Amino acid sequence: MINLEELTTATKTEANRLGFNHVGIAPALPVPHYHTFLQWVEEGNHADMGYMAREDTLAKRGNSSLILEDCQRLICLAMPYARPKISASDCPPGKGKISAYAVTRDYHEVIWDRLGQLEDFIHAHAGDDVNTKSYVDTGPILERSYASKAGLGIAGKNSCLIIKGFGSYFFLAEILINLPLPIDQAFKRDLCGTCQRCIEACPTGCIRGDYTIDGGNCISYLTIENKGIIPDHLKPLVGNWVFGCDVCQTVCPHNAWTPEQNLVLGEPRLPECLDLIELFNLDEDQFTSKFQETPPLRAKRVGMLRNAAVVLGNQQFQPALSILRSALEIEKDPALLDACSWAIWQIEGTK
Ligand code: B12
Ligand code: SF4
Ligand code: SF4
Repeated sequence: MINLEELTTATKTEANRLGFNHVGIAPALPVPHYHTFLQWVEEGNHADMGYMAREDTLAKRGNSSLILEDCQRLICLAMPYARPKISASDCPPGKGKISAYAVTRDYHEVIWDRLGQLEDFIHAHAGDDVNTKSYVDTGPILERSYASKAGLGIAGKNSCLIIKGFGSYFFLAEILINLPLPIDQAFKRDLCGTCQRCIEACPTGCIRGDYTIDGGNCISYLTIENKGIIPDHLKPLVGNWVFGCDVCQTVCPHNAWTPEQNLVLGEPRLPECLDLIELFNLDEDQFTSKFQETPPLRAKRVGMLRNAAVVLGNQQFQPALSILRSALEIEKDPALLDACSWAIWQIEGTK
């Protein structure tokens, strides 16, 4: 007979050892904000992220037992990453800003590995009859809401989960389990109050004020998830961001100071300010080798070049004209071609 209290304590200690600095247990009940999420999708805030609106994933986000039979608990985990050292406006002309989470090794792979180790630990102590399933980011789970139910923290107006005293520079992950582990108290305190800093600072004005954002207008979406043309009215608002965006977290007072933490993602592999002309000079193989195992690989070469062209256009960076013109001759992707010709117009208009 397993002692669930002991198993929970041991699992939390092991999770901490593996780099998950915050751990909590939530019941596998639908989260209260499930309906907020459904409405968010209904209104089209997921833009072209079709996986968010698929019938099967919609149902799973409301019912974890559709993912793991007889799921009883979610072990919610948070792993910190290093805060940005510079802001986007500090990137000099010709360079573009990469968001803080993306300069190290891709967190999905590192966290998958750690989740696997934690699952092995659970099975070693609870037996192989216990069923578990783990996710980081890509699963049909409302990760922020469950983390809040597990007592880790609460969503701010920028919709990011804030852990009191530690800020929001965290990745979330969870292990679903069919055991009735003792649950933690939900975090209920609002951490925003009358603050509106993120709403005022968001370059595209996509923070709606109801603890959700308009996904299709978020720079993170435009530069990472979006595979098509960046609309003309949004291109100037992308500013210097070549991959992702941290503005709503940088201005948040909860991130003003965070304690030293154990960071398992390792040293940065990429500079925070990426040389954009150099980027244009990489062929597919060189691109893959430069961004190997880092998040920008997900945006692929054409996606990163599209973003780079928009940034160069925003900077009206004259030395980029020839590389942008030759990209127009060689490249084929419509969104990249659109961004290059837009950028040329921005630059030539300043002559
Ligand atoms: C789709 C997605 C995106 C989309 C849409 C983001 C969004 N805010 O909806 C885009 C591409 C824009 C995006 C961007 C980013 N993302 Co993202 N993304 C996701 C994903 C896959 C789903 C999020 C989702 O369901 N959105 C729908 C909305 C409605 O749900 P929600 O954001 O979770 O909001 C909940 C709360 O706001 C709460 N809520 C609702 N009303 C209220 C009211 C009150 C009072 C309260 C307290 C709460 C509350 O309920 C909502 C529904 O559960 C999650 C992983 C996952 N499976 O959950 C990662 C995730 C949210 N992303 C993450 C990260 C790191 C980012 C970026 C910081 C990356 C970057 N630097 O560029 C930005 C941040 C942008 C932002 N301000 O949210 C982390 C967030 C960690 C954290 N501390 O919160 C996650 C959890 C991935 C992970 N496993 O670590 N992302
Ligand atoms: S990530 Fe940037 S664009 Fe997206 S909500 Fe935050 S500040 Fe706005
Ligand atoms: S900046 Fe202010 S309003 Fe926005 S999430 Fe942080 S505390 Fe909340």
